[in-house]
Amino acid sequence: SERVALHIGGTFPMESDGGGWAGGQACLPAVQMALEDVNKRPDILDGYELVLHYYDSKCQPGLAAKYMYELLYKPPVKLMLLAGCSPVTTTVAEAVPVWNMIVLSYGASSPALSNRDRFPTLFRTHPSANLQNPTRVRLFQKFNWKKITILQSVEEVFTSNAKDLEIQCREKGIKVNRQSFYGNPADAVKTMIRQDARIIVGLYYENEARKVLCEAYKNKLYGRKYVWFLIGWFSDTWYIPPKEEHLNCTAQQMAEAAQFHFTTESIMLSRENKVTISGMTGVEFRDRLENQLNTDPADTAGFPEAPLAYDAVWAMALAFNCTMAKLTVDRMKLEDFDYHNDFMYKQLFNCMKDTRFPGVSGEVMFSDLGDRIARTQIEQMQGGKYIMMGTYDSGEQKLDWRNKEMFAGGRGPPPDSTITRDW
Ligand code: ABU
Repeated sequence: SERVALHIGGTFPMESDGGGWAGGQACLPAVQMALEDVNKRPDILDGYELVLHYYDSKCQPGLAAKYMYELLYKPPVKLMLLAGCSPVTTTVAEAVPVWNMIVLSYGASSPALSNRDRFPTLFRTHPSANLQNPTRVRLFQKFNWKKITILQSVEEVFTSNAKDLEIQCREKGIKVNRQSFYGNPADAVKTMIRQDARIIVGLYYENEARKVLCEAYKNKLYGRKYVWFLIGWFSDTWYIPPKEEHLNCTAQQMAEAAQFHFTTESIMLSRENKVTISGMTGVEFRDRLENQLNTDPADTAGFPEAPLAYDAVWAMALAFNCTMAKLTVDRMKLEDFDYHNDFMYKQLFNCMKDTRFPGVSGEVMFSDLGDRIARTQIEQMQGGKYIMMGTYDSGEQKLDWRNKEMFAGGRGPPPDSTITRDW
């Protein structure tokens, strides 16, 4: 017999001309793959079919707000929303509790989102960027650096991450200087030179990262005396300047300045040889997605986060399944949901809160703040390729290090300053 449609809404950033993250390029195909897989399963949501309605938010919160209203007010009623990119997730998740709507984010790292007062109905399969901070601090200690500089763009996602890093560094006696920029990093880079910054943590989106790298090249803020720590979810070839950005640096100059920078990022793909809820291992999922994309994964935004997007659909489906079972007692059905249905919203919320399953991104479960728990991996760019350095488990405070790091000039790590430690 005909299956009943359960409608879900989504925003996917497919391009990022104004900056931001275009992770929909790989996350949308991953979501579509998950919908196909869930809809084939006779043991999940029997008699129902999940149907996605989505828009390209371009990672712009204003545009996303417009689409959010379309998703809410254009029939059919949606049961839940998927969102990606921090500024968009922030806008959507702050607004939709009014409609008893749960938001599940597959691609938002902003630490500011870990706030149940401000975002009462948000869950995310994407870990908070703050999970990187204990790892960064551990590495500063490992290399005996007691003075660092944070360079950030002025988005809430980076400001909140920088604030937490500063607190964690100070607790360990590491001094922190902070520089921020909006759009053009040239002045901030010059100030860092005046302040003798040596160990630099960069917090900004990929297009801004290219601008910073080009300024670093022009001002010789790279090489023997400097070590950069960047965000690890950029695409592998992020430092190669696209023509349309009109950067004043060649690909070769950018590669030279990018040599030996470190990245830290949450582990987003399960490498265990364990079959997950979908029947695939993490690596099998990645290979299947790779075959479906018609772009090179190294140049496809959102490829590292695609397992989180795939698992987000499973989390959603399992929450619907759990709610369906609870509703039979009250003779309600999932398709009866409307934006005034407080009772059904609460059942959905509780089911989502208790979700736990083995996903292609690892074990999927949420903290009380709706956050994902994950380990961190550290990589370093060596000769244009990212090489795995090790992993850090902040819960157990355990660093597994492979001793493969390299520093410009072939000697050990550079000192954190020349003259004095007191600034
Ligand atoms: N890993 C992608 C995160 C994007 C964002 O927080 O906006």
